[in-house]
Amino acid sequence: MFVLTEKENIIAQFTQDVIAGLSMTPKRLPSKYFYDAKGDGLFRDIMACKDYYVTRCEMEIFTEQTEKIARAISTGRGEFDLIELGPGDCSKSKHLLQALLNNGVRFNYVPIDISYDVIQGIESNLPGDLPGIQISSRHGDYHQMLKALSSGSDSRKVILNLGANVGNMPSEQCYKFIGDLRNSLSKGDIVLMGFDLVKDPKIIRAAYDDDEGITREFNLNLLRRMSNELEADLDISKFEHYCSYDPVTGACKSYLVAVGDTSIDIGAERFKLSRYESIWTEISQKYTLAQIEDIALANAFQPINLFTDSREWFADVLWEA
Ligand code: AVJ
Repeated sequence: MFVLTEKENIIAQFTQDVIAGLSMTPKRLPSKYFYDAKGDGLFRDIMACKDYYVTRCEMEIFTEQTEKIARAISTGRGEFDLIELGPGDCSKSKHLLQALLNNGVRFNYVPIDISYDVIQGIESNLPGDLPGIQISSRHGDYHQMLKALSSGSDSRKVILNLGANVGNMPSEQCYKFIGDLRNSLSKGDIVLMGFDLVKDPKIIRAAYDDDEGITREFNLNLLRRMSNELEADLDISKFEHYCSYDPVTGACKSYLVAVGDTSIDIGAERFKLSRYESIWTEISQKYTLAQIEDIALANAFQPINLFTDSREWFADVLWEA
């Protein structure tokens, strides 16, 4: 009963966000709605595809520097809540969790995700993979997450936000998010945050427009979700995936571009698109190490450690509140 009510709320919010985004000029839709069961599966395929380097870079960090990271977050710390924002299938954090368990560190793992699928997957698989782990999962989006954090227990907190998830916010919004995150923490709490770094623009573009067309499907899935869940009347074949990368700003953006005049009907609302009109669906912001440090300092975090892969394509930074 509770689940049903929450699901209805999610649909109401989804409808409201879609209508608000399509009413804007230029049109946009929030990337957080990529992730239904099908979207989660497509994202897993993206992570495994040859053009998407992001996951492999961060995986290198988590497999090659596991002990270093485990020590950095647990040394001198009593029992803590290890709160992971957007854990996905835990394929990266699992290495860290295993190391912490091996070292006898006492912690409570709190995965928080926007996707039911993800939370259910963790609840059913993690205890088998990591015997002895204590899990208290939550379902919600970043803003609910922050509220839950500050009103939650007064135990010490270690926040994990991997996978360049913050890249999905424009940088002003990222600053604000990091500021809100800082305000929900107490002095001495720490954050391990993943950022994708600036690199050869061609490599970045290819990662968001892969040869196998998985990212294309992923982007189009947003429209499929609208037609399935919101009963939106639309013609998916009238849209194409397009991605751009601006090396000046570090913004990698995805769009759905109308290949002909078309419209999207939701309830009584009709949104018209003319040929070549776009809907901006996602940003994947890339940063320099200097910009990342600036984000930390501007929000009263002290940078204490930096972990990068061998090519310096990706960074996991450790900050203390
Ligand atoms: C899950 C936000 C890290 O932006 O790189 C991958 C999502 N979108 N390909 C990213 C994504 C298209 C991904 N993050």
